[in-house]
Amino acid sequence: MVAAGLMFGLAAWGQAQPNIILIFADDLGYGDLGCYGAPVKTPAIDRLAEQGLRSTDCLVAANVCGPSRAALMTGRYPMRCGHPISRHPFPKYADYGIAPDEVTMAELLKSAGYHTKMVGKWHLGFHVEGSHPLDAGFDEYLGLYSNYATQKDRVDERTIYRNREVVEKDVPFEKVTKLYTDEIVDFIKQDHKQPFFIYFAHHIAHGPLLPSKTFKGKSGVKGRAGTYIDFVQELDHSVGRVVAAVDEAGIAENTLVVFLSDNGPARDGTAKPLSGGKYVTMEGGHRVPGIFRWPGRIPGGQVSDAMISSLDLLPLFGAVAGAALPDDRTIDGKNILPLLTGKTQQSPHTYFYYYNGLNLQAVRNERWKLHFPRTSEDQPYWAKKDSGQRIYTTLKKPMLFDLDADAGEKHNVFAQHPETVETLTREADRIRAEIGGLHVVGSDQRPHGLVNPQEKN
Ligand SMILES: [Ca+2]
Repeated sequence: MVAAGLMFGLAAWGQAQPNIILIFADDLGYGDLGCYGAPVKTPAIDRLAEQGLRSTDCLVAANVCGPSRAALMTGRYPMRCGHPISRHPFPKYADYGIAPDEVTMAELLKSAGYHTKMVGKWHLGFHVEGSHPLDAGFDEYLGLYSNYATQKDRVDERTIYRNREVVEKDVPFEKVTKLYTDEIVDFIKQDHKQPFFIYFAHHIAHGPLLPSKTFKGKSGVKGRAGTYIDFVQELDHSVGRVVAAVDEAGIAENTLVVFLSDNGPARDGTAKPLSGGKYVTMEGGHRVPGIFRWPGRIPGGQVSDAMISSLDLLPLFGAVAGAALPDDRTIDGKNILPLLTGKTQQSPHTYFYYYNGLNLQAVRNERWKLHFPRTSEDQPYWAKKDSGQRIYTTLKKPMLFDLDADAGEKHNVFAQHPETVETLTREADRIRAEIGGLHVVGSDQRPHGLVNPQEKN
């Protein structure tokens, strides 16, 4: 399935292949961490940022869980890899999972000699034939495969699986983050003959907000806002334990640690100073915390404002592992190693595309972002109506924002920059013809196979 270069032992740049740990938070907003301006500190993640590179312009390819994860795994926009819609436990999605013919980062790394381990939320069709983590290149899996469901009749979403087997049913959420972290810390402590790749997909800070007893009330902030902060503190503590395990094992200089979130904040988190959040194509929906630590390779104390993306992680991991990318398909991500190591400050991307479901809603370059008109019918089911952080779900006229001066997308400068508007409009037409749109089948688009894809049922 994978056409990757086989260079066991040594990466392309002549050193041992590093371990890779990818920590993926859920619905954590751009402004939810101390190092991104939150008033409550997140000491472990803040330290990780100090020791490496913190990105202020790290974009995910979708503003909701499923398509963001499909893009992360494949380095391809959700429209291109055939997974533009988030799945639900309804019959409609029975055959909808990550396509077996996609090449995931786990498959790429496995082909280069890595042991690949996943812990946590998969959300890409666990029960769909060919879409289980073990079918997508992971040697091992442990976790709740989707969101934690509190509804009585949805026990399967409170069930811990190891590989394909049930470990424990109806597990209280209280236990989950500690169970995951223990599993990973124990794994890191083992004597490893192979380089490893760990994908740790947290449920925090996705609802329900259920911090465990150790963390409940720890922030000292009252009410639901305090519960959310407690929850984020539990995530931070878990990150601290994983990083400490790496340091104590003496493998820090041979381990790349990446931390990011899958999309912007839902009702409780914040994307400040950005606008919008989960479900929408404002920066708050797509721009997330992005942190990279690799002592000796990535200089510490860096803050980068170059536009990067979760799409870039597959090419990055391929580069550090010495695994050639598949050459039979388009990979949207770019190798950002030169940016992380300080060799360049330039983004490898000219454009970034903001799809909401099947609807292309905005295109940007480093500086300018153009939003296109849209109706509520154009929207996927998660964004039909304005409410909370769902803003501009309808738009009568296009809007242009200067993100350098106005990352909060408050001041429409459409009328002042007709040439920029023309360039970005042309680029939108080009990408729509290539990877599709609401009423357009693209020339390089894997079919998603859903009837009425923008509707939930
Ligand atoms: Ca999410």
